[in-house]
Amino acid sequence: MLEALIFDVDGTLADTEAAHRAAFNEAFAEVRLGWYWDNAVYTRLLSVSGGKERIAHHWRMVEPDVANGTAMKDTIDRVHAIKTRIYESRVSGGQLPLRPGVLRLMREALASGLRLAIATTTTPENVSALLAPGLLALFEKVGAGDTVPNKKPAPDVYQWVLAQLALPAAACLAIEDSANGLKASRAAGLATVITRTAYTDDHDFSGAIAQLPDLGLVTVPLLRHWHEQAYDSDKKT
Ligand code: XBP
Ligand code: MG
Repeated sequence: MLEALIFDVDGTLADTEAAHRAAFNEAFAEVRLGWYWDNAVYTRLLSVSGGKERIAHHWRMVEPDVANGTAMKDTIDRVHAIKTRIYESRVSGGQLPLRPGVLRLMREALASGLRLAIATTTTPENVSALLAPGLLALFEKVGAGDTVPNKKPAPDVYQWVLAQLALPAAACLAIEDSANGLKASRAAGLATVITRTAYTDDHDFSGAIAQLPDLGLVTVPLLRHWHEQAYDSDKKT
């Protein structure tokens, strides 16, 4: 039986990646790194989950001879902290709305006795900046950023949330927006609903129980139906 919904954040609760991209570029300008990630570059870089990991990946691509020592790691940590500060200022206080259907579905889920949780790659500070305190409080557990050693597409953050909820994957549904997110949730054994974004429209979502433009038409009875279908078919395999 379905007992909990586990939401991804970036691209799922809200369409945040444009704000992330702008914050990265402002941070690069502030430290005079001379980098600028346009939409096409950033869309490709989103295949690397985690802002710090994304910066390191780009750095190795553009300056492969740069030593990967502590100097690079310290600079990345410093740049990412600046980026996070800038991102928080861009999304705090409700500046960025939730995606269509998200708040209604959250309220409907809670009213029907489902539990809510978050499993995200972004930092806990970014989650707190994006969601007003009253909204954040609706999520029983928040798995975010460096809470786990391996970011998506590794299943770690979903496994952490399941342990915190003390629920098996079969009692939950994940809601995601990206191929990395789907890989992570599926590796944790979770049936997964996908809501695409402009950044993830061309991703391979094989293995999702549904692929949607957004949650605008999704109801709790429909999620229960999809969950039952997925769980019954898993039991048969
Ligand atoms: C998406 C990510 C994050 C954001 C940037 O997270 O991969 O890295 O792009 O945020 P989600 P940080 O799992 O919510 O889709 O710079 O804080 O990593
Ligand atoms: Mg996402």
